Parts: sequence; C-alpha cells; structure tokens
Amino acid sequence: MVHWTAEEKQLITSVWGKVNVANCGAEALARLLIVYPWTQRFFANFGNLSSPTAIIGNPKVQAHGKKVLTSFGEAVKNLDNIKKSFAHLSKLHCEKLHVDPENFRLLGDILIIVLAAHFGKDFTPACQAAWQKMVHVVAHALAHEYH
Ligand code: HEG
Repeated sequence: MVHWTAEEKQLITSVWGKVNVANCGAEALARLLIVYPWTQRFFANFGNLSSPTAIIGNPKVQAHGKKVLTSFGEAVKNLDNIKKSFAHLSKLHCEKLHVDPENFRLLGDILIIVLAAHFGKDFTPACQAAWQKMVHVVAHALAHEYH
C-alpha cells in the first residue's frame, strides 16, 4: 500500500482545493491529444481533432477533460484507498475502452505541466514531488485490473 506523509497529503489537498477542474481538465486532455497524437484514436467519435486549435476548441474534449479530472478528484479524496476506488474504472479502460495503460502515465505527466503552468512559483518543488507521486499512484491504480 502507498504511504503518504502528512506533508504530502497536505500539499496534494491544498493544491487540489485551488484547481479549476473544468479548465485544467480540458487543457490536460487537449495537450495529451496534441502532444501525443496517437491518443486521438480513442476519441474518434469526438469530431474535429484536426489541429491544435480544433482540439482546444472542441466541446467534447473540454467536457471529457473535465470528467476525467473530476474523477481524478475522487483519488484525492481517497488517498489511502486509490486502488479500490479506481477498480471499476480500471476494468472499464481495459475491457471496454482498450486504453493502453501507458497513456495514464502520459496524462499524469501532462497534468503536472498544467498545474505548474497554472500555479507558477506556488507549485514548489515539494508540491511537484507530491503530485508526481500522486499521478504515478493513480496511473498504477488505473492499470491494476488489466490482464
Ligand atoms: Mg478515461 C472514459 C476517467 C485517462 C480514454 N475516463 C472515462 C470516464 C472516466 C474516466 C470517469 C467515464 C467513464 C464512464 O462513462 O463510466 N480516464 C479517467 C481517469 C484517467 C483517464 C481518472 C486518468 C487520470 N482515459 C484516460 C486516458 C485515455 C482515456 C489517458 C486515453 C488516452 N476514457 C477514455 C475514453 C473514455 C473514457 C476513450 C470513453 C469516452 C467516451 O466515449 O465518452
């Protein structure tokens, strides 16, 4: 089981409390689709993804980014139980959506970039370290039910 120090928990929850889930979620998913264009194959039914501008302005990308980051928030609320709280989502991504778990790691790295851009110098190295651990634990939990 993952161990969180009191400081890590505090850094994660205090940053999370200031995150605009709709904005950051939309930005993170859009950046994923732009920087790693092969991830677009999972979103073939999202309409126009033909350029960075189209991706950023695509309402389905925005809505799905918000949904993903809202779900990420469940992990923040359940730091000591992330694996269990994501078991059903892991099964869904494996069995129904066929998303390669490598993509969870890519999205996690992008989320760090988005948070760093939004928070600037308030995203201290200690904050970043706690969040790196967080996105790693989430990616691991989402990959857990794969077979
Ligand atoms: Mg996934 C659906 C969460 C990464 C591709 N994702 C969903 C849903 C949630 C979710 C809550 C809706 C599930 C439902 O309808 O019951 N996703 C989620 C999290 C993370 C993640 C928390 C990582 C932090 N997802 C992720 C990545 C990809 C992906 C990296 C692909 C590159 N997700 C994906 C697709 C769907 C979902 C294709 C279905 C979208 C749709 O057609 O509505």
